[in-house]
Amino acid sequence: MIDDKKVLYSGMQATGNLTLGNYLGALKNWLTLNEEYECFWGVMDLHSLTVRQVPADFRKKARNLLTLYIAAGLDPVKNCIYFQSHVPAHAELSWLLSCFTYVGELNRMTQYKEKAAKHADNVNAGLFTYPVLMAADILLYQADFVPVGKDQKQHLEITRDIAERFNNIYGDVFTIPEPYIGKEEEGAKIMSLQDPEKKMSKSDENVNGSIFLMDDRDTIVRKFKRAVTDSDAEVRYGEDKPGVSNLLTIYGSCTNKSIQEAEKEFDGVGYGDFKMAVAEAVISVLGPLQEEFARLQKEKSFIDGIIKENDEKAAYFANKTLRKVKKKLGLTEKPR
Ligand code: ATP
Ligand code: LTN
Repeated sequence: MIDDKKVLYSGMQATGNLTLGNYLGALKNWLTLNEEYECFWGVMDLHSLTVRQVPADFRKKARNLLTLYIAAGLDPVKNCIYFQSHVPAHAELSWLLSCFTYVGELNRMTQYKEKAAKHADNVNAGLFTYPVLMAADILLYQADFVPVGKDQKQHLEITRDIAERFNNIYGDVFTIPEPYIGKEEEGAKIMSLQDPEKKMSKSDENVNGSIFLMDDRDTIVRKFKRAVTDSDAEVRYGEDKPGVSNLLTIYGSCTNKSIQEAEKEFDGVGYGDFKMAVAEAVISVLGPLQEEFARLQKEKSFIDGIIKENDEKAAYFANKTLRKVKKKLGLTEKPR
């Protein structure tokens, strides 16, 4: 608890360009959470290093992600938006927790298995201990809730196991975090435009499957025109129509309409016009976001100020937990 509010923690890796899936499925739903919770949103740049980065690009991408959080509407005064690498306590607690994590547990992580197969030439120890760093992120802030997608549930489970194991030995040091489940209409899962059985993902090799937040108008229209649908011509939501259903989900999410309302609106409309309407709905959401992003990018000292302030705020809470952990473990305190 911070000032009578429960704590909520999440973040995204600073790799790749964010997609419409990241926005509609995560970022957009984060915007109002600070009303009820004390929120921390990290730019997870240490996690990004498990994959080789080009330094100059990486630096830009990480700062762009922070800027994008703000451009999307996360209030940087009411939310703590910060860089993971600016708070050394993350790396420190990660080491300490790794001594309470079993190799057998890490071996069972599906993301590790998938990523190790994908980057067979660089199966580094960081990729293996990724979940321990994630546990440190969450536990440092004594988070009660963590909004994460399905793919991250296993990492949250291991975080809880590590925290419980530690608490069983040393007393109540860590809050045990729970997944945050938003309202049903939130967190829509957005599928690839080219293969609607597959999640839209920033690392998809087929760029036509994903709408990136920085795509321009023409690119968005082109990608929707090419979107895979089906051979009958009915705009209806259903398991037998994954492509059309995905487009309806995107439309509903961008216009804040229900699927039923959207279905009614396109009753009798052909796929061509339907696709154009979805593209326009997406443009009307991404256009203002892109403008705000471009404006903020130029406000260097404003962004720098936010980084400084929020780094400090995050470090204050993180260090409080870290000091407690070190003391419990019996590490010698520095003489004052
Ligand atoms: P990668 O392709 O690098 O694995 P990703 O695009 O799948 O990345 P993550 O960085 O794993 O995205 O996820 C960031 C956040 O966005 C998570 O909360 C995740 O649940 C959400 N998210 C990602 N893709 C989608 C999607 N297609 N639909 C809804 N939510 C999504
Ligand atoms: N692994 C997450 C990103 C992430 C995270 C976290 C999410 C790193 N640390 C702590 C929530 C809480 C991902 O890839 N989406």
